[in-house]
Amino acid sequence: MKLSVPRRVPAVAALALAGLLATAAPAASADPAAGPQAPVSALAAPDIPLASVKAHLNQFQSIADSNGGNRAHGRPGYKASIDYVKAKLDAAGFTTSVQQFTSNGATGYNLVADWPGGDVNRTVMAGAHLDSVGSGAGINDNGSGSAAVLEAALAVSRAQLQPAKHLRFGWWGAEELGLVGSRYYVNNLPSTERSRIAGYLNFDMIGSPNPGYFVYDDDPVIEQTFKDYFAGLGVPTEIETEGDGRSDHASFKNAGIPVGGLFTGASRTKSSAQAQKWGGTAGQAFDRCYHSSCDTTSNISDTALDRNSDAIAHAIWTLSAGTTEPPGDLYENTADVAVPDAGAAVTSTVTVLGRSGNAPAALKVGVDIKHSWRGDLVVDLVAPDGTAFRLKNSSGSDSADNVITTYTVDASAEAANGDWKLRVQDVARYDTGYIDSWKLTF
Ligand code: DTR
Ligand code: CA
Ligand code: ZN
Ligand code: ZN
Repeated sequence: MKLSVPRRVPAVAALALAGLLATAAPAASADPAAGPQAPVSALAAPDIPLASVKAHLNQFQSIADSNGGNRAHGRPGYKASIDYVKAKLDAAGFTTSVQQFTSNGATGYNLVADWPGGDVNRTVMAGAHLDSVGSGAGINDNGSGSAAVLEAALAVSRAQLQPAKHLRFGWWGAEELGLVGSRYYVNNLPSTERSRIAGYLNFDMIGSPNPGYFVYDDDPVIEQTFKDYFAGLGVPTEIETEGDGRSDHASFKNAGIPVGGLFTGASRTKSSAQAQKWGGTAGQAFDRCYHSSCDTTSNISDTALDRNSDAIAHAIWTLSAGTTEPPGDLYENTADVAVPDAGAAVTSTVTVLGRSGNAPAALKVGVDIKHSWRGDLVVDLVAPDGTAFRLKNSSGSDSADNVITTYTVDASAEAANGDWKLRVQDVARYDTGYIDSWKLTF
């Protein structure tokens, strides 16, 4: 049973779309065992060496130790952290810029680093807040995210990666004061620049000593990219439920930019069920040193930090890959689905992901149904929200064979992304057949 992957018109195996990636889901009633196709255009990301990430954490710890015990907004330890990260990126060939802002009467700094090349109209960003609270060095919160994003960026440089999409990295100031730095960055981007950001990946606390593995449930393509990675490790994930508004992704989400990210937990307590699947200690906080002076280099789970660092690299490589051509338009499923004689309706699914906005007013629905006496058949297109569009009614007198045609549907009220289904029912006895293939062209 052959499952197709979305193909561009002309049929090029391209998986990059306006925002991110698309994959065809197997037809639900065709071959449940067949899993989704891997994006053929994504290169494999390198392993991110845990030792390199921890070396950055050691630097952040030293900086705090030498600057009053913290790396907080407005304090010398924060600017020293910015200078450390910037120097690494400048040496690695990034185009860096430091953006100043004022908060609580003190100067704050954002660091933004662009990797030259790629389509700037489809910019993929990854970021982390670099500031700590005043009470400590902030190694998990958020040296962990800052160090992992830094090392992923350095891996891009080591690989001399040339992705289709442009890569940009950000380290934000004054997150602990209320997402001040990231909001300042987003709000001061011209709207044309904001619309060029295809997605923002946020990493805030990704090395908690009693870790959970949480994935933000925001943009479906970004979420699926992380879930696929952890599934490959055999590590179960949960949806991050306390994240909305709790970190810098909110600044981007509020501007309409697709977001996602990873989180290993803060002061909430790990449940028994979570300890069963992840290990660690039930009844104990994911990070007992959250916002405390004990958030030092000893407050890190190496396993969690390593897994999340590698997941970040996987997401950066995957989401920035793709063709250098404009988005793909055609989604097809060629799995055969038998239509039971005078029986229940069956469906075949294509999954559309990473497009923006609604489907077109002239959505093309190409069907190829092999069936004698086609008058038996009722055919519908079902949108992701369940709205059904009648494509063909039954008609006892139509004794011709097969339904091979293209319908045009006004789907402009329907969101483009999601599972679209072709639904076919044989409502009269004696003739049978099957869905051979069908496709949507946007
Ligand atoms: N606000 C973050 C920590 C935090 C708490 N809940 C979440 C959820 C998702 C990301 C981060 C967080 C901080 O203290 O920096
Ligand atoms: Ca690794
Ligand atoms: Zn914090
Ligand atoms: Zn944080």
